[in-house]
Amino acid sequence: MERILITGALGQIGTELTVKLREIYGDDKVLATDINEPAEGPLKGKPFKILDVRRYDEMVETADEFKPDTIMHMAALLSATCEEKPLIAWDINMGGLVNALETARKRGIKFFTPSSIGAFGPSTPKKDAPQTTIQRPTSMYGVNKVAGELLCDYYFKKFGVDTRGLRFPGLISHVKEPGGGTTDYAVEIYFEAVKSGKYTSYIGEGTYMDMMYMDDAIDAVIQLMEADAEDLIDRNAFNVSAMSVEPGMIAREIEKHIPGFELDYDVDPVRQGIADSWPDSIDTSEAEKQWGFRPKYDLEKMTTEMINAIRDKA
Ligand code: AKB
Repeated sequence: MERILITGALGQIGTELTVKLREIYGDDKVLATDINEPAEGPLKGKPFKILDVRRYDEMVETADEFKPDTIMHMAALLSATCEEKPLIAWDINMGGLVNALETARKRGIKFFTPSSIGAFGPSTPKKDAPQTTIQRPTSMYGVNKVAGELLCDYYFKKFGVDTRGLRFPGLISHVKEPGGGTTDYAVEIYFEAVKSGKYTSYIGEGTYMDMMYMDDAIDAVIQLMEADAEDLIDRNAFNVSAMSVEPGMIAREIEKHIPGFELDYDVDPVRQGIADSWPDSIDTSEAEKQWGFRPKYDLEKMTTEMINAIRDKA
């Protein structure tokens, strides 16, 4: 990768991905784009362009001006928002993706976009969901993600676009809070723990979902994009995860840093329904074998990092 165009750069992943790519490749080699300008934060004052991914002509124009060799298409609505606004979700998630893929095809650009554990559904094996398995999701987000995985494979097989993707679990970060996801509780719990010593979870006790620390997620994107194409049997998209956890497990880890931390529950039926339709855990062995995926953070190490970083900001 030498010149990278990022869509959805102000989102939870996009923000940290842009910062890390700029550290490696240089500020002017990474163009951040989003639908709004950065009002604050690490992307303010650096190369940036407003781009609505639903506007194909503007996307091609941006690619023609910047001449990227890689597009990282991060712009998307997350699972809970997709359930609230299914048609807008289709428009942004699928319309934006096909525009980005067409731009990559027309200009010969390498392509990354994230998929999600949301691409699985109730008929997927609940434990250690394999790389290749049943994918019949019941949420709009899941429908978008499965269709997106297939579309990226189609662009690779039919047009030779070098498309690659990861099925992300919930991503935990202290830099930018997520919005509209089902796994967001696992970020909020840390911020609330430091602020008030208690948290009310909208996800019920004993509901397991996969999670990963953002640093590991960003490293995985870069590692996959730099992997030798000949080593990749799968492309869109690889299972990646670092832990399978439920709210009580995170609370017990937090308590080691914040004695007396209190967790209670007020379950949101929409987000709980989405969580129940996803696997409890996924199998990451193909990512390990094909391009060396190896996360560094387990729950204990991630919790220490999160609490220390949030305390430093307070
Ligand atoms: C969400 O909860 O919607 C996302 C995801 C797992 O894709 N964090």
